[in-house]
Amino acid sequence: MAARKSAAKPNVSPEELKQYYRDMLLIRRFEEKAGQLYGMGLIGGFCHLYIGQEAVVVGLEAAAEEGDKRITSYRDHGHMLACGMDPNGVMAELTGREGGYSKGKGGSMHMFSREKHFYGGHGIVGAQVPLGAGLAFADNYLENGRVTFTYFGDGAANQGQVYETFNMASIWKLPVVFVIENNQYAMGTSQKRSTSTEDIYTRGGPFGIPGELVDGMDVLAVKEAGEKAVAHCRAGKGPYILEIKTYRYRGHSMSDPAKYRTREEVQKMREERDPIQNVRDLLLQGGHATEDDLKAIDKETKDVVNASAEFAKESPEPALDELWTDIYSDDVPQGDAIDA
Ligand SMILES: Cc1ncc(C[n+]2csc(CCOP(=O)(O)OP(=O)(O)O)c2C)c(N)n1
Ligand SMILES: [Mg+2]
Repeated sequence: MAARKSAAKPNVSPEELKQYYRDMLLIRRFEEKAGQLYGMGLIGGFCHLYIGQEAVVVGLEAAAEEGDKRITSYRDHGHMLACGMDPNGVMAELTGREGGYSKGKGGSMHMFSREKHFYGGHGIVGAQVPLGAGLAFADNYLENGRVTFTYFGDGAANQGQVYETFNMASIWKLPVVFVIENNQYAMGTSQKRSTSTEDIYTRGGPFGIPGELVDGMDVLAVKEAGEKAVAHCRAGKGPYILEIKTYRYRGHSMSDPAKYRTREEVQKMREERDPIQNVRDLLLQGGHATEDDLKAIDKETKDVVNASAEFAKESPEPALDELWTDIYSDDVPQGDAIDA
């Protein structure tokens, strides 16, 4: 099955298209700033950037409704921004400051927002997959019509726990969209070297889970596929798999010299398939925005990102006695109070 082609005529309003442009640009500029702060020594530990993959989360968030949940791996900054988490809180967490989402104690890979239904940020490859099914199990039990987006990579798709989860999610008809973000590499290993079959979206077949291959460089194709998947889940038909073909422009993490692929490969993708440039072209060619409008959006976005870096730098490091907090939960929801 071939990847979807970009809709010749976007089936969204010019305002929506502009919003996707703004949301994708925010992620890109945020990640560029995070890369700079890392280089300056202001961010420590692991840091995995999402540059190149922006259309995946922005397209799927466009298909989500209030109350839907999301859970992902360590490459998580884009997911947080796309679901409406505050860039200040995310940047402050990256820099290990008190104003961060985990009070500076979690860092890049461990952030959560109950308000935005974002359940992390997980450093163990594939571990979020059963957790995502668990979130969907709760929603199924509560019959609240919510759907969980469970994101994982092409590398994670080779893990055993993914298939145990597929089995359970299918048998219980859980409302979960398994989103395989196929950026074509798992650390330094290409999909070709690690994965026995090319079409990962077919791997739900033995469990009775339908799957679809989606062009992840085209935000409109992602939104359309997301709507279809979500409708399937909300209709009580069980899980759905979206394999979203995308590409990461940067290394696996900040410490990756990226010797396993050529500069030309990355350059070609940037020049020919960039998801932000694609929407930029649609806006300009459709007469929905002028160069000046887009410049203004760019400036707004940079201002938000610069402000988040300032906020992070000004926020103090967590106090020493924070070492003893947030170890055991003292806020366990009970019965009706469960966050539905
Ligand atoms: C259980 C486990 N094994 C190995 C690792 C080391 N590791 C971190 S990321 C990664 C590659 C995952 O690739 P993929 O699932 O394609 O996600 P991507 O980084 O491309 O987003 C590996 C092997 C880990 N964190 N956890
Ligand atoms: Mg990958």
